[in-house]
Amino acid sequence: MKELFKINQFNLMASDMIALNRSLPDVRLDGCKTKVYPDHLPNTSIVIVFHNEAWSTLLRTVRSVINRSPRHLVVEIVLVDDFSERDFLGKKLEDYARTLEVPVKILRMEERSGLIRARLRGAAATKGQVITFLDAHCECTVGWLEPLLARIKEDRTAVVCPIIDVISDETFEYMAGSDMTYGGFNWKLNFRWYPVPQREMDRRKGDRTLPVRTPTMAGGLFSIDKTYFEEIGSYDPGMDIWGGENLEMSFRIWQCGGSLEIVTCSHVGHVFRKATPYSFPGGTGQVINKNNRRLAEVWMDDFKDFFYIISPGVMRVNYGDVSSRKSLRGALKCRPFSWYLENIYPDSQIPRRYYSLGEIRNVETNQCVDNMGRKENEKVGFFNCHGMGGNQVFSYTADKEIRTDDLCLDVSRLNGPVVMLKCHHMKGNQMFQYDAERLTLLHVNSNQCLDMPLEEDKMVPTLRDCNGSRSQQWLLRNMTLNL
Ligand code: UD2
Ligand code: MN
Repeated sequence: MKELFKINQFNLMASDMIALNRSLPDVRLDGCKTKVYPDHLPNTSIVIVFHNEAWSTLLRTVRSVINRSPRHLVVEIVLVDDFSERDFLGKKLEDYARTLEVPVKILRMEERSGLIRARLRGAAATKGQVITFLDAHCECTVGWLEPLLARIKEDRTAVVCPIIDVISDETFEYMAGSDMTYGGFNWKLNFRWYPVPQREMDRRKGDRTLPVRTPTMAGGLFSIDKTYFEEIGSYDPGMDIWGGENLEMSFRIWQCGGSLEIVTCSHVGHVFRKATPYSFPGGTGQVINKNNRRLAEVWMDDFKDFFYIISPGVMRVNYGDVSSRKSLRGALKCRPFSWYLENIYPDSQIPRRYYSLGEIRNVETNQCVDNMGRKENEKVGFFNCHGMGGNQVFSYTADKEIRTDDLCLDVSRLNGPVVMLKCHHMKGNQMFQYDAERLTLLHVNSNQCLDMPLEEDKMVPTLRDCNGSRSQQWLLRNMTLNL
């Protein structure tokens, strides 16, 4: 079992022992089970790209589509082989595909191209009105397709994702995903799930069966009207192998007038892995940073600084030519990133307005506040200023919070230490008032100053009564007073 695990980074032995057409629980909300959808839904082609996928997971994906979709809604399944090296994905796959009751097209990339260009190839070959993309290790559950297509029928500019359920990489147990999380991203441009904010619950008047407007998507599983996919600029063909395309598409859809939604009545399972099983020609970091730079340069305007200041190393990565993507943005008259932050993602980790971004240096010790790679609920530390971004990047925001990515400096008692907690946007213990003349950071709730007290042998940023000493003076990088 352990040996087989290494091949695909999931328990291949378990997967191979499970039937390709296994039953799954119906994990939908009750309100979803009784919904009635229009008779004439647009039909869809299913596009699945893969590189060295295992037989059982790939074919279980295909079988689950066939078994759990109304036959007339699935025009075809397009499999795009991204230059796999495994024998069984050759003729054996073609022979098996011919036995299936839905037309299956198999396309082969001539060289390792990455999932983005493989999907472009697959999409170009589709005949359906809608394109539905799936990863090659998914399982569709009962009723997954109708709500996706019904939403596109209502609005062809809605790009829709199912709830992504979790298929355990260890046991292949099927576990329902939550309808209370949606997609976001952090300063390093990693996709992350965050709780659906109250404002979005209110907009849906508390009806959890209605689609959630999500700032970003995970990337692997979604349906999009085919002509809209083309109109809105499909994918950036300059992106390699893996990563970044999901945020690129998310920003593009929102900024250029579409919408991105999680249709909570649709559930599709996916095997989430802890490591990637395949190679990244050119190096993992190089590839992902190149893709991320392309999306940052085209879509994020000045807010790309958050990405560049936290990971200054990426500036050395060549991202190629993005001029055609920039002209696309111009031709579609897309809105600025600030509009996206204000209207689509106000609870973003990137503040729309901020006073400073970069290190926070103590005048007395000449050292910098440093999150020391610690996690939520732990104390913030300090360290020699290294100018390398990372753990020493903080932003002093217009809301007067000091945040590093999704964590805010927070003090809950007099003379207390400074800990890092999830930003709550409620001011309170997370509000600091910077005095640009005295250089002090006043914690408003306690009326004390942020200090680096020297009397203790272990120094940690701490609150003390304000006393005008140099250890209470702080220099904020890239400080601007007028927002
Ligand atoms: C997530 C997405 C994935 C993609 C990725 C960011 C989900 C469930 N998955 O990562 O679809 O958006 O984020 O890029 O949202 N593949 C190729 N050629 C390659 C590399 C991968 O064809 O060079 C295939 C791979 O076999 C799989 C699909 O692309 O079918 C996605 O790859 P993954 O499963 O490794 O990505 P995942 O789920 O970690
Ligand atoms: Mn995947």
